[in-house]
Amino acid sequence: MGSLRFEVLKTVGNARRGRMHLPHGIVETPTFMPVGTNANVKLVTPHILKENNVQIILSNAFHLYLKPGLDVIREFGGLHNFMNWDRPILTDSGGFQVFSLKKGQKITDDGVWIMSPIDGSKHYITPELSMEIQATLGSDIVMAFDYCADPKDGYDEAKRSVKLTTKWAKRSLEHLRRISHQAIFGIIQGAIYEDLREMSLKEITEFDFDGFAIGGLSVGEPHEVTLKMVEFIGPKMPPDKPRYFMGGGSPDLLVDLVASGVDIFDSVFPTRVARHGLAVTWNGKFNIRSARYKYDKTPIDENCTCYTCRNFSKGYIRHLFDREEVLGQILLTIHDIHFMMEFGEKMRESIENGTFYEFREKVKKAYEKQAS
Ligand code: PRF
Ligand code: ZN
Repeated sequence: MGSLRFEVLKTVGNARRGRMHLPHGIVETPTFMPVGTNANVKLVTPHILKENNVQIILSNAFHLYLKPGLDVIREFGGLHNFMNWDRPILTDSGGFQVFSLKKGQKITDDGVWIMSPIDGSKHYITPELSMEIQATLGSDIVMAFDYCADPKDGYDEAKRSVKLTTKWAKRSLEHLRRISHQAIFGIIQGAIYEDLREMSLKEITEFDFDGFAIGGLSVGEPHEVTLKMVEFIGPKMPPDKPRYFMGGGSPDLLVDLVASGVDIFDSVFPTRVARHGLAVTWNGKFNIRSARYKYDKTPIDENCTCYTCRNFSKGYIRHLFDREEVLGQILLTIHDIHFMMEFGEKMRESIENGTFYEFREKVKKAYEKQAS
């Protein structure tokens, strides 16, 4: 058992309102984690993140191993000190980079050769090395090293990913326990096949992980298939441990994930779409660059209490995007992060007061009609 305590405070159907106690603080669930791959959440400071009630962020072992490198992280006494973020951090293991950086990779039973997206250099990553990296980073939650198959590669490759992921889960857990007390989550693979998902669930939950994640989804398969898999596997995951869906962020997906019993999610969604001019609101998303906002003196959302909406008009932010000024992207990132955090808060409230399913319908409707 690593340093994590989890309590379920209330349930409505399969939806859970919970609380995670971690070395750097408490995380109320369901919760959304913004992504900070290169030891920063793009365009915003830790101060801004805290002001908007961000409880926990995600970072990436493989990227930080490449740059700045473990010698630098060690010199600074870990990732928290290096980036000046004192709330919880979850680090991904590098397993997903095997999927996303396909070029020049080679997968064996022992480990993986991955090519650096920075300079093309080759790196050999094993479960043990991933644990060494994440121990040096000092994250509150470590992810086991896994292999995420491409759903396009078919059943046999998906089965191979389940088998490799189980072997690597065991090696990850055993190695981390030798070097650190950090909490560690196991990852369930199995692509889009129910029998493989079930096999992976059984094999991974036999180990004493502190939480469990659903990997290998939202990687190009149709939306209905993602939901079907989560509905199938979510409610079967150990009820006393946190459940994490890796790489899901749009509000209409989040309400479905929570309805299937998921507690934690992460995505580049709010920060990435903000840099492209997309504002996320309770009435759906819209693009601030549209000419219709040229003379618009109102904020992105009249009811939003974020720094951007309290101080700036759509017309001004549109102008900044038009002139390709970075401030436009910064202001929209602040609003979109604020919205996601408020969204998490409203989900938690609705589970507490038993109105989650009404809340879910409301969100579905808003994102169906896609306000513009
Ligand atoms: N494995 C890991 N990280 C991930 C994924 C996975 O399958 C996904 C899939 N959506 C996102 N991030 N280790
Ligand atoms: Zn706002």
